[in-house]
Amino acid sequence: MRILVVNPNTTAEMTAKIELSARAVAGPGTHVEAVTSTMGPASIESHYDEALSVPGILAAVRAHPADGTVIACFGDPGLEAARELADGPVVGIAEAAMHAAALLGRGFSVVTTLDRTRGRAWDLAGRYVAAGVCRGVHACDIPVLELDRDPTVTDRVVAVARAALAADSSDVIVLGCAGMADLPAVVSKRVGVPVVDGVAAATLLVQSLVTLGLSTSKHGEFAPPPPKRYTGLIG
Ligand code: 5HY
Repeated sequence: MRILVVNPNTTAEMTAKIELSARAVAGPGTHVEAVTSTMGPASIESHYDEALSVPGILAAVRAHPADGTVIACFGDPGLEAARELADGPVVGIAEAAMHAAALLGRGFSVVTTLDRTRGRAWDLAGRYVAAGVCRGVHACDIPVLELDRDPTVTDRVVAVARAALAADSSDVIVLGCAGMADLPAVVSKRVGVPVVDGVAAATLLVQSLVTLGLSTSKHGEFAPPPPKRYTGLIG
């Protein structure tokens, strides 16, 4: 099977990290194609960034037919629109991480990048898991593109995760950015609880759905969009 992993921002270094995480868990018969969006923001840290990332995601889904698709940004931008376009299942990394975390303990805390992205994480938690399962969303105040450059990142994420577990009485950590895909093992070792990376979780979830022969229902709202004239960016 072929799994498309879309990095909705335009930073190729981040796609390389995302690709490593996806390939590390993909089965022997699974080919992972990781692509960087060709249009939009260098990183996604606001509603504006998220809105402008969607045309690039949809262009990637159109340009790279696959058996299944992963949207590798913690805001799960363009998820529903991509489900209308793609033939196979489409899973967002926040969606996958939160569902996986809900299976692993009484309640999870999300550790994300900037404080301003916490609202979006709460919105998604409200959609994906039962009330009370997401116990808190905490920011490290590290810009997305600094995750690769700042040598204190691991210590900061560990410190925020520890504080979150205590403040939220939670027992699982969800990493709130695709740029943290290389951190679950080291953070889990240091804080002593399961730590979920959404890129790996989403890749395995898509692989499982494709293996089961399951895909997005085209019976109702996720049927292909009605044909019409589009002006500008993408049709
Ligand atoms: C992400 N931004 O996963 C989100 C994380 C965030 O460019 N890739 C990004 O901070 O919302």
